[in-house]
Amino acid sequence: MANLNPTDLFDVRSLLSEEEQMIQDTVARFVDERALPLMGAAFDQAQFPMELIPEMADLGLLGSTIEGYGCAGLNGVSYGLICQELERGDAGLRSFASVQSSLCMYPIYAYGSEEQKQRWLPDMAAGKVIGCFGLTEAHGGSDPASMKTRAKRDGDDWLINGSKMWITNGNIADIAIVWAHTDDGIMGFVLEKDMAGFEAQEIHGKMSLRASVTSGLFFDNVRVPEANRLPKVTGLKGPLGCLTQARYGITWGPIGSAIACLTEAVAYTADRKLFGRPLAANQSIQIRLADMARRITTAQLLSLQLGRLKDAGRMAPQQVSLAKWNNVRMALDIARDCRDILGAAGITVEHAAIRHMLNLESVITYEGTETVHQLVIGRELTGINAF
Ligand code: TGC
Ligand code: FAD
Repeated sequence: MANLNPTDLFDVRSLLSEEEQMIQDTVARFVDERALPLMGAAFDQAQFPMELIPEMADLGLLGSTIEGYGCAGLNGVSYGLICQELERGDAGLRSFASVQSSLCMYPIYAYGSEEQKQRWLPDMAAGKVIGCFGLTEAHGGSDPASMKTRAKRDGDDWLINGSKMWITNGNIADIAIVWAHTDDGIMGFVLEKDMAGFEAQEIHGKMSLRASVTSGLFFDNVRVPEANRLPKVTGLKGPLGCLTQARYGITWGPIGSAIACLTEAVAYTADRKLFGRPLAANQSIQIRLADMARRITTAQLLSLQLGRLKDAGRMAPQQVSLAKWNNVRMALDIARDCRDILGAAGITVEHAAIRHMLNLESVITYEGTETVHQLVIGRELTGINAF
């Protein structure tokens, strides 16, 4: 019998090109050697490991799918593999890369003027300018159309008033992509951190994504020049288009979390002796581990096919919703089960399961809650909008 890879039972890796495999290996090495030694303490101390940003930039992980402007120009599958490996380290690392790449660099690239691209993208790829993305407001993130933040034209400028909540990277960001209602519909603006009236306040006391900065953003008559408005999009489809890019990467990330948890549980149950035999010798434990492998395999195939569709220009947002729903649910269930299999040892950050489990409580909420994605599929099947 062939020796199978326990975290890739269907040899999905063989479906990757040589370049994709090389990218995955490079990021995996970075995560094993540079990130993993830091992540337990980073989570414990609620600190994002800022020292990793230049290394991520040097590896081409920021804005990796963008052509030109100092970016790597990789395909969608490679971006997915980057997300998977980063999240195998910690969802906080993957969140950082997702927000910088898909939620900040992508809208500048897709909706920005040539001057805006030249001004910000090369420095963002180099990790010298950090971005955040302000869509959600405190009164209800699932329904972004109800946003209260407003931009009003004032001569050559805009005046922005309002606030955003739960914003990844908020306090470490140099620029914020802020979505606001105008008299002509929702528009996107690039706010700079030293603009008068713009303030970021870090949110403390998080039990999830502790190794990630999350903030509230406040705008009190912030004067923003017309040159900082993203000129090529109006309407909710602007921010939702960015979310499709980020959610695509998020379908891959939780595969990394789940792989980290399963790997840890397999090793732990082989070592742990109870009732005179390894824990792994019990049928119920094997069934639980087998079920994890089954669900990981399904998620790997789903994300790879989604990536191939993306690279062929045929990926639909509804497909992204189904994969985000499936893969995050898969990883959250696996992380919770692995935490239990580790017994008391599973409750500290010395093991990875509880860190991933708690992180995934955010991942299942942000970028569209599980319910939002289920209702997107429901709408697709029935033709009835239940939102
Ligand atoms: P709806 O009428 O369906 O659509 C309005 C317009 O947008 C278009 N559209 C999309 N375009 C691109 N991608 C998508 N996924 C799209 N979904 C819709 C649509 O075609 C339409 O265009 P047009 O030209 O006709 O105007 O809008 P709705 O108000 O009914 O809302 C639908 C709903 C509920 C699915 C949407 O509001 C939604 O997705 N809500 C969830 C919000 C969300 O995900 N927020 C995430 C905030 S960012 C974040 O969480 C970052 S965490 C990052 C990290 O740390 O990693
Ligand atoms: P709500 O929308 O109030 O939802 C509450 C509950 O109601 C959920 O269970 C939801 O599924 C359910 N629900 C909603 N609508 C329906 C319905 N029609 N039918 C049935 N049930 C429904 N946002 C940004 O803009 N930028 C960021 O960088 C960012 N980063 C984040 C980082 C973290 C760590 C977290 C936790 C969130 C982040 N968010 C960010 C916000 C995130 O996108 C929102 O939390 C998310 O969209 C859900 O919004 P909400 O929290 O207001 O929940």
